[in-house]
Amino acid sequence: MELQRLAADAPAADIVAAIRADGGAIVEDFVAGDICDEVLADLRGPFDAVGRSTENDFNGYTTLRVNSVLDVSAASAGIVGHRPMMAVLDEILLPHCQEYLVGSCTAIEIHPGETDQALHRDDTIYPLRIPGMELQASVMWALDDFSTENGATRIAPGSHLWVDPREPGPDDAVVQAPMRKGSALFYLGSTFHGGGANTASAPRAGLIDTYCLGWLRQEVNHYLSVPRDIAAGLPEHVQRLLGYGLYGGSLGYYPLDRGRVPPPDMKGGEMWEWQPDGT
Ligand SMILES: O=C(O)CCC(=O)C(=O)O
Repeated sequence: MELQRLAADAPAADIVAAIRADGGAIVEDFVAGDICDEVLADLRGPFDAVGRSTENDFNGYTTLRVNSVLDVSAASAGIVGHRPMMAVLDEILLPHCQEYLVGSCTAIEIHPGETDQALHRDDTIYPLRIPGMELQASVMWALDDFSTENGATRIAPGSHLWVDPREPGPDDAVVQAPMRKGSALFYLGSTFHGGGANTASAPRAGLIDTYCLGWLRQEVNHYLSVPRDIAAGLPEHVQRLLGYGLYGGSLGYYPLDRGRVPPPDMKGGEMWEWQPDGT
């Protein structure tokens, strides 16, 4: 089998139906290729400078990673907060929370020679499973063309329905998600997946953004990893995705919180004087 592929203008409900059926689905050409080129150009320096710092048996030894993409690429905000993508996430996550958050934004460049990553579920960072409730969902964006040879993401279709402690075995189907630059692979937090081996001669770069229910702790501490002056310049809905907002009237409470990023020069303990003109 193959994962279902939908056009960028497909109704969100159709995309969600495909994701719920198989655990993952591809939306083709969801952003323009030049946005991907811009993000990848922003990532080049960070990939080369720090990309190997997360090498281990799970992440691989021929794969570069950058963990705080909003910090280094302003253009990536258009992907992290992509509105049509959020319309899909709304249907998956909003039945279980008032708003959801970005768990992590990780750029991954798999280089030739890398082997298959172990299949895993992203939501095992949370020690609970509630039938019918996805704790998080992930979106892998192809920053360049993904092929079966260069390491397109692998998915175990239907694995979001498996009951613990079932793990993928030799008889379970695993499919790859080749897709053009600008396409997006959605998969659920409960879906077993992993990066593919790169047997080609060039690397493959992607950006994985995970989104968790708003009452869960985010995987990455964005308040520390995205400097405040950068956070202050992001679109408001991306600020809220990062966690600059009050959830349900009490979670994430901050004195004088107005749901906006405090000024960059504000020190801990200082009072933030809110001005009606928003300055
Ligand atoms: O690179 C990929 O295609 C998937 C990587 C992944 O799932 C991970 O590192 O957690």
